[in-house]
Amino acid sequence: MTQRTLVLVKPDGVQRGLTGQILARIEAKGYTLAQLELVNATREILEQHYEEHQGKPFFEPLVEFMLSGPVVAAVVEGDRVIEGFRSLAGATEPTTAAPGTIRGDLGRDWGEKVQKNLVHGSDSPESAEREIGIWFS
Ligand code: D4T
Repeated sequence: MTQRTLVLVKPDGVQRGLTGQILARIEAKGYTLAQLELVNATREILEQHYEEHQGKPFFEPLVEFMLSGPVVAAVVEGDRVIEGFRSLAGATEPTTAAPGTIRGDLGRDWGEKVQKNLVHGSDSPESAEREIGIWFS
């Protein structure tokens, strides 16, 4: 069954003018953009989206970072797209993310309390449906 996932181009990606490159990689891989929107996130959206990270030391810097500029939210479709997009995105830390991945090729550490790692992708079908409901309600 065709899957869908929530992809976010985070504020660092939008501010650095990398949205086009990131979306192009998703399309070049063969996935479909089903919904696409430039969004100014609110604290309420982010507290829901990152609820599993509440209380962690990077939570507040993460929320502040995600509020620092617009985000591109996309629903992306394709067979095994959840796994496929996470593979395309690379590891959480851009410093060690493999070359060839979005984070590995386009990201780096900026010495801040939060990893600015360009993109988000849902990590399971349940997370995808929950997150799509938050960003596209
Ligand atoms: P997202 O959720 O943004 O796709 O990223 P990951 O799945 O790769 O990472 P995550 O949910 O564990 O973390 C969410 C978000 O928090 C930042 N972060 C994470 C951070 O700044 N420091 C940390 O130690 C961790 C674990 C980066 C991504």
